[in-house]
Amino acid sequence: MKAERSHSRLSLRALPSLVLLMLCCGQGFAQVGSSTIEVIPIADRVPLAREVHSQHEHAADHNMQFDDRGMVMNSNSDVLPQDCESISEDIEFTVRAGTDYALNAAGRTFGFDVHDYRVPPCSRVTIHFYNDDQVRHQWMLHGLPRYLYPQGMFHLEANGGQHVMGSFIVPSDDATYLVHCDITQHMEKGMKAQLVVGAGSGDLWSVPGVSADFNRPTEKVPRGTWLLMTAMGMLAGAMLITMKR
Ligand SMILES: [Cu+2]
Repeated sequence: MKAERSHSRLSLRALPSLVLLMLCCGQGFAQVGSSTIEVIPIADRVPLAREVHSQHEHAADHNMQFDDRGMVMNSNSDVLPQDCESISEDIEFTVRAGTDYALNAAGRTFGFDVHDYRVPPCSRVTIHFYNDDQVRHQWMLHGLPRYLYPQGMFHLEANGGQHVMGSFIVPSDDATYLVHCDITQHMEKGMKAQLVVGAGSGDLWSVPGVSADFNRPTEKVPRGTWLLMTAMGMLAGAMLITMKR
């Protein structure tokens, strides 16, 4: 009987610490996903051409064109984002993709000839995308307004040796957008870039020629981590004190 009673006393005393720990854990992990890169479920990221096409087959707003050269998705050269009154400027980039443009560094196999694009707010950006390799490559931009670009995405895909082009209009706010090739391992092997609108919102990490390869832990510790560690320390202390009594 004595042993049972002391056991229940321990549980009750530790209860506030446990509640605090649970609250902290919840906050810490809820914040992990709030980085600048938007995480999109793989199933949504590259819809099957036929599926999307059949959904829009009879709709006026075809948002995907594809042929022997490749694919253009969500090209938009005339509908303004809600925060823009007019197109501020027309900007064109010719982008080449392939192994020839990989930075001469460990782990780099693929690359774009431009990894850092700078454009003014509310500009219309046209990308002429040339693939110099024999495998497919993509120039995929994430984070655009979803009311205008399904899944927030503008997407060019060129088959080997082919050229595709498309346009999009960027919103008015200073922001840095992720550009990459989503084919397995191509981004990790060097096909990552950024599009900086206005002053941007800081460089993305691991952009060849722009930023360091690794996520700096001091900048990227999820919010709530220190609170969680403090709470765990307090909990350990509380349990030690409880057990000593
Ligand atoms: Cu690629």
